[in-house]
Amino acid sequence: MLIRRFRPGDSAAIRPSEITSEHAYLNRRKLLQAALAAGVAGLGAGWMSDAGAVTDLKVERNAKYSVSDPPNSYQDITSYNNYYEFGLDKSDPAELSSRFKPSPWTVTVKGEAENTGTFALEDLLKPHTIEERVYRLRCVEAWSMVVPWDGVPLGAVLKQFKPTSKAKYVAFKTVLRPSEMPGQRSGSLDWPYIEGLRIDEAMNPLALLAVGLYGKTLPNQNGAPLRLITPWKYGFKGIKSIVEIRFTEKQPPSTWNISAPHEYGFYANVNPNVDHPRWSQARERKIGAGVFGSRVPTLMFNGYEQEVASLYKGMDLKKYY
Ligand SMILES: Nc1nc2c(c(=O)[nH]1)N[C@H]1C(S)=C(S)[C@@H](COP(=O)(O)O)O[C@H]1N2
Ligand SMILES: [Mo]
Repeated sequence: MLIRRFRPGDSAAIRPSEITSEHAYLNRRKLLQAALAAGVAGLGAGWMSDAGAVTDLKVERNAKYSVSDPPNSYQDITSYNNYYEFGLDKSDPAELSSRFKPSPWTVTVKGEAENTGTFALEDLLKPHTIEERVYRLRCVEAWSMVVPWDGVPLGAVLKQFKPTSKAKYVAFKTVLRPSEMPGQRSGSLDWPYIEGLRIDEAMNPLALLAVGLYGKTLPNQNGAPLRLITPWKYGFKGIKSIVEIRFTEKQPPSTWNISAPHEYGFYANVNPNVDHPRWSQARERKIGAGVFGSRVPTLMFNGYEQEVASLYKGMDLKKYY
């Protein structure tokens, strides 16, 4: 359906069950697993199989970069997803990503940097503490969640590659694996998914390379094993399953901007004053707040104005949307 390819995300109805706690969710999974082990068929194996592959992480909560809003449940965060490589519906990524293999994983670093090459993910992470940061996530479709992400500051990882003075931007690429990603066998977007940041945005302490959530490695539907989080920008900037990082002198292209340039700009900062051409961005619906949702005003830069406003001083944010 044509109209759907122009929405980074989409507006499928919320499920009425969005208040299940992580604990209840995991217990339910255990019961289902036990039932399956006992040979009981037809209990939704697809729904539960990939999140079952997660393992515990050693994390340290970073209170300085955490909001006090109560986080969404593990179930909300892992069952209401946008990941077009696995389909367009919110439930598709959880249901259709179980065959995806996030390990072993390497990241190839290219372009304007001294230390380029292909690196094992573990080696990139080794020098860092994995921080847990509770961030707001605001989708351009006007819904939001609060997520305890686990990851390392993007800037600290980028510095390992020693970017040169020509590195004005950094570009990211998602893995291309049509055999494991059914959405990539369709033309819903140009594959692989690509994104980019200006280098000073990438170095901002809020930018996080996430490897987990709720103290566990990322489930496939959330972008295992490595994805970007820029909480002051719309969710679509948070590219998943990253395999390539490239430092560039010129502004790199990005998937949603290629798909619909008048609707999705390079910056994609959360801005209640700049409406999407087809809907308002002034308010957002909080996922998990019940069937009718709770609509609250959207904040400039998703509430992270103090941390990031200086990056855009002097820029006309209606032009650079
Ligand atoms: N590779 C890739 N990354 C992606 C997307 C996608 O379709 N493909 N969707 C984006 C959108 S629109 C959103 S809102 C967030 C959702 O992240 P979540 O599913 O972990 O909440 O992922 C972003 N990253
Ligand atoms: Mo989104």
